[in-house]
Amino acid sequence: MSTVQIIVSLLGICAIAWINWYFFLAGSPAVAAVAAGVGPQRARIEVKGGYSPAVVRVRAGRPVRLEFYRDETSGCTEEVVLPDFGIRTFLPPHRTTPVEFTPERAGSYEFTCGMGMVRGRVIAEAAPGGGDRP
Ligand SMILES: [Cu+2]
Repeated sequence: MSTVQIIVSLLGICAIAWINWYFFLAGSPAVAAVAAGVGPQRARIEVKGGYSPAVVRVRAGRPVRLEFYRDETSGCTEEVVLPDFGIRTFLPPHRTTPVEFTPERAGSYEFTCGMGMVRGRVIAEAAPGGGDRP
């Protein structure tokens, strides 16, 4: 297969995975709030045609640990990319792969599959009573 053919088939696999996820899984809880405690803020994300939860809320300025459990072998989701943190990680199937980073500022940080089609987000919120607040 040529490179173009490979890319087109990967996009197809991504599209199919995304459609399945959108219609069959999107009803499950989409947003997870991470409890503030000591140590990194941890969230487990199931990877199966999409990310569940697809939105994770955290506190800015503290380390975040996303534990991706990839429950499929579809090529679509074999990589997870967090462009804002320069992270691109391979997710072996049926395993948990931790990804750690610290969102220094409040904001919305995207994570996607290697092709950028399946998407999720980390929403970092400013800590209450922190720094610049009255
Ligand atoms: Cu994909």
